[in-house]
Amino acid sequence: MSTFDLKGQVALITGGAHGIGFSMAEALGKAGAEIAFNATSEKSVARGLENFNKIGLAAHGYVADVTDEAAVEQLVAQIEKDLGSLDILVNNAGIIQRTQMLEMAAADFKKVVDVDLTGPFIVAKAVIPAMIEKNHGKIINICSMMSELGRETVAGYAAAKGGLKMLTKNICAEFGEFNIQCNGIGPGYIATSQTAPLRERQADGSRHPFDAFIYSKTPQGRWGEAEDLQGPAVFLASSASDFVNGQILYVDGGMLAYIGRQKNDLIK
Ligand code: NAP
Ligand code: GCO
Repeated sequence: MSTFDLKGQVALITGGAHGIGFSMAEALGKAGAEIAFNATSEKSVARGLENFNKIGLAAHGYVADVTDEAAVEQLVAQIEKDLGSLDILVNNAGIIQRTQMLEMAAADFKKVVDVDLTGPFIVAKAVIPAMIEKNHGKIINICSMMSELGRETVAGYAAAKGGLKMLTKNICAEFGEFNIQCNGIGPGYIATSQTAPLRERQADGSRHPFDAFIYSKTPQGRWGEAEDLQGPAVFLASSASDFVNGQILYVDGGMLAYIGRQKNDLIK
């Protein structure tokens, strides 16, 4: 089991103050890694530090916008000063905008692509040189069902997450020779603040129609929890995956393998 041990490793989880990022950071921390995370504001960093405090885990929080190259370079330099050079990067920070494509402004499309695709490029570019220096590194890009599938209203997000799948393969191709493994995790539909609008109870107290839809498309008949991503994150961050590279590990309750449940007797 020592192959899952992350003692002595330094990990950066972007957007790790809450949600999926926080859950993966918790798992990496409990496996022994020193945890650094960034968020978009002091307020969010403070929220993240409180969350880590609640579970008794030390973490270092920093304000840094992943789309701002100078801020990211400063972030990586500060982490190096505080904790040492990075061994593990989880490119988790991301946004979504749900708008019919014809009503979506190009600026909004660009904003989603900037955060969800250019951001991971910028952060990976900032951490790879030190990984090359030590001939060791783990990069985990948080992809999505939308790395494989489209749906109405998420054109920018699907384009970005599809691109992130290919960026993952490209980093594998370009840096594998330096013992850097770059893989993706593709969560299914996970109950976080990002998907809260899709799970809101209707005015009459009934479930959101999208809620029922997800039940019908998921063999395991439930939404995922952020905790479902903890094991996959530790696996891809540890030496247990030293010969796994350029892969996307889908953690989706079987959604991508399933045509959909004909009758929806699961949902009560
Ligand atoms: P979330 O609760 O909305 O958290 C997103 C995080 O990203 C927040 O911590 C946010 O920081 C951070 N962030 C956003 N823009 C940023 C920027 N420009 N610079 C730095 N940090 C930024 O979302 P989530 O559900 O945990 O999702 C996390 C990741 O998983 C995203 O990449 C998402 O696309 C992906 N994903 C989610 C699901 C799902 O069903 N929830 C499924 C598949 C993939 P603040 O705390 O400062 O706001
Ligand atoms: C949506 C959801 C999804 C999830 C996730 C699925 O509006 O369809 O937000 O995009 O966030 O990416 O894997």
